[in-house]
Amino acid sequence: MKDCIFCKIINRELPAHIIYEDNHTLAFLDLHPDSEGHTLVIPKEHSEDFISTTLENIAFVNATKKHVVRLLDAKLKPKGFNFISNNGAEAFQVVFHYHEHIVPKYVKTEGYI
Ligand code: DGP
Repeated sequence: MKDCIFCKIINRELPAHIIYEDNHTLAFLDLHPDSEGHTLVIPKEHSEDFISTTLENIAFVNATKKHVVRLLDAKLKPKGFNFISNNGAEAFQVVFHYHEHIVPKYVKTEGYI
């Protein structure tokens, strides 16, 4: 979609630190990370959020999450991970291209992130 930041990252119109890509998904580091290795996983097909995306895209994103977690685990050795998906402005979604956050955890903190 023309004005979507994440579509621009997919199309290489905006820079990003990409850590994994396949035909259906892209994974790249979050610009404002909550921890080292904080990664966003997106489907290449644009949809606003989890609710409006297809089951197929959710399956593609989940497969990529699994792969990315293996990469992050091997490289950064976190103690755990949070998987987060904000849906809707009220739920703090800021970028309206469906995405999942993978947030590596190194020390126990209050709350989720
Ligand atoms: P949210 O919509 O609240 O689930 O979070 C969107 C995330 O996207 C936020 O953590 C920051 C990140 N972000 C926003 N713009 C960019 C960008 O241009 N590049 C990258 N790598 N991340 C971005």
